[in-house]
Amino acid sequence: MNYMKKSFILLLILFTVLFNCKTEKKSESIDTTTVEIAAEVKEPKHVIDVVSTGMNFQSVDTIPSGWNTFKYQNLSNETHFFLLDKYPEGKTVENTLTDVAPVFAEGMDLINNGKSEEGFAAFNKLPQWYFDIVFSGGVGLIAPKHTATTTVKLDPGYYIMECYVKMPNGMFHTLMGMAKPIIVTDEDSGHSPPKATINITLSAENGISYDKDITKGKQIFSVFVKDQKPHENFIWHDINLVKLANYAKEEDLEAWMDWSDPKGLITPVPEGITFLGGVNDMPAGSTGYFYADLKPGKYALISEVPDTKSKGLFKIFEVKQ
Ligand SMILES: [Cu+2]
Repeated sequence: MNYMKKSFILLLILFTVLFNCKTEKKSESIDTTTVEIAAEVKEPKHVIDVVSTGMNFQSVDTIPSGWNTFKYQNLSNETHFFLLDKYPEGKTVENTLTDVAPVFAEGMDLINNGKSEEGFAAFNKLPQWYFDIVFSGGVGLIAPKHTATTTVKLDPGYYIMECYVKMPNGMFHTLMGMAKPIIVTDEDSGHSPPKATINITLSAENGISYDKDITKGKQIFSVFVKDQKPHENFIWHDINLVKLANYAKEEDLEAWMDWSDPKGLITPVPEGITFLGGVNDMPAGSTGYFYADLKPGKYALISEVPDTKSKGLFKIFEVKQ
């Protein structure tokens, strides 16, 4: 990837740094000869709680490596997500503040003032280590007053948990306090991934695909990242579950999923759109999981990249009664 692209990725990360067992339902037919019992979806037993009450992430500072399930309660009035950025050895948020933050401040300032070219050029001053950051999954976009549960596998290391959704004034949430260091220790959690009810494959070449009809009730989606690449806005593809009201406009959602659009990734979200979590950017070959309890209605699975429809990265589906 060329330097400019890298710089953009950095840009996003950077903002960062600154700172029931329940039987899902038995649909028993009246005809006694056929009784269909849906797969059992268990709630995760061990979760790492993450809470946002405003522009913040409240959680423990240290977690084990291996499989971890995050329960992210968004108690704030804004839509958020969190992406886990794995830092290169020896680098911390302090390095970002001294080596990187000033560069981003300069670049963003120029871009915000319409001087895109000069702004992008400013990112050439970024330190090399910045390009070694690995996006390592996290929770997809989640609406205010909603909770998202996502399972990912993490290698030991130093991470920054970040949200780069933009405030109505265009300021990235990362600059407002949504960037929190998390240490992932060598000790393995010992947990196993959950058993999925629906398997999604995410690919730049083939878009979003899944192996069966998506039905109402509790579901656990597995998300396999078949391939990965930076898109036009330098972001990797991820997956987000969205509830669409009848009056929601699909084109508004598609446009909103591009941070590089002045109206993209900025709150409030378009009318009639409720984000319900998902799995954030992960390297090719990774698998993550997310939980959902689906009521009948219209939904979408969409990536936070530009031009999702033409790429097959925006799939609409109906959950039937
Ligand atoms: Cu946010």
